Amino acid sequence: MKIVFATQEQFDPAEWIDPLAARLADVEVMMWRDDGPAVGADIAVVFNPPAALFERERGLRAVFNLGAGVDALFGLPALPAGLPIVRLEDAGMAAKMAEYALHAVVSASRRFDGYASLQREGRWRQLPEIDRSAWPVGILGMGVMGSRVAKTFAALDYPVSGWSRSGKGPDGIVMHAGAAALPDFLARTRVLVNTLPLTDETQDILCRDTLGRLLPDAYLVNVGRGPHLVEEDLLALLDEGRMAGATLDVFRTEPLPADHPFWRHPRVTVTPHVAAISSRRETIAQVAEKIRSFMRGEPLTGVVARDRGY
Ligand code: NDP
Ligand code: OXD
Repeated sequence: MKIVFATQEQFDPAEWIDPLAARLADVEVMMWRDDGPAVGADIAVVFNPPAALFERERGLRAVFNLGAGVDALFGLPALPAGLPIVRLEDAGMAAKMAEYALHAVVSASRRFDGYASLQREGRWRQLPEIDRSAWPVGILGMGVMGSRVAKTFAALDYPVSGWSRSGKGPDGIVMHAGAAALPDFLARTRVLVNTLPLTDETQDILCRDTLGRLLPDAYLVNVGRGPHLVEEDLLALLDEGRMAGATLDVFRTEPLPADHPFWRHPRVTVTPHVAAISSRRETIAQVAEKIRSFMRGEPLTGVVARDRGY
């Protein structure tokens, strides 16, 4: 059995190849080389792989993605139609995603931003206390990430609701299912946290029509993917005073171009796609376990449904 590890990112082979190989008996794990020949790989382990992978390695039986989102894979024209894709599930990301969203909201809801300004001015002044009922949080996508975000806010007594295709969500969270329920979900939300996967159906979902339905002084936290957001619409809603702020981790173009208005907008917080970076140790353990199950012909979790795109 041969595994090719293919990425266009800066991955230190010693940190990935050796630990993965150490967990898999009778398997040869090799690093993809742009200028190399086909190695006859059975399995590809990938993170943002080069397009040439699927052109050169014609005998692949499965691809294991070192991330939760698989949209980059679907963008590769040579990806074989029937090739099973297995994605990463949690691997340390969900807790970080919840922390990220919580930090974004609490900075405003507990007025920590305001206290930071007061400190810079050397002023001792108490700002009005939080009224949690004024901070209803709505979460788009209630899978591994969204569920953890929802449970974190709910544990702190924020009103929380969720939206997903099926309406499945954790116990105690008010759920809304499918496109028909979206307007009602938005109309009761002030803080919108997007944890959707990027698919044909979800692209551009954060636009003037949807964001404009949120409660007054709304906040957006986008940790899904950049193409979910119509950036000009958000800027217009912020500048019109219709929305109060946004915390954005993902962008249509990454890295975010130096002249992009988000960098300097007073009510936009930008981070460089770091909301939830997986733990390397947990990732390697999970992928190795999934590869072992695959080799034994056992059922796997995290298999992407090609027709849904996630
Ligand atoms: P999951 O597959 O576990 O969850 C996806 C959720 O989105 C499900 O609840 C699903 O509904 C819902 N969904 C998908 N399509 C639709 C639709 N058309 N309408 C309504 N609901 C929909 O994925 P994860 O939670 O693991 O990851 C989600 C995304 O988070 C990733 O795809 C990635 O883009 C992003 N991400 C970003 C990171 C970052 O650092 N910024 C890190 C990790 C992930 P249902 O349950 O009914 O199927
Ligand atoms: C992911 C990501 O999808 O890091 O895992 O964005």
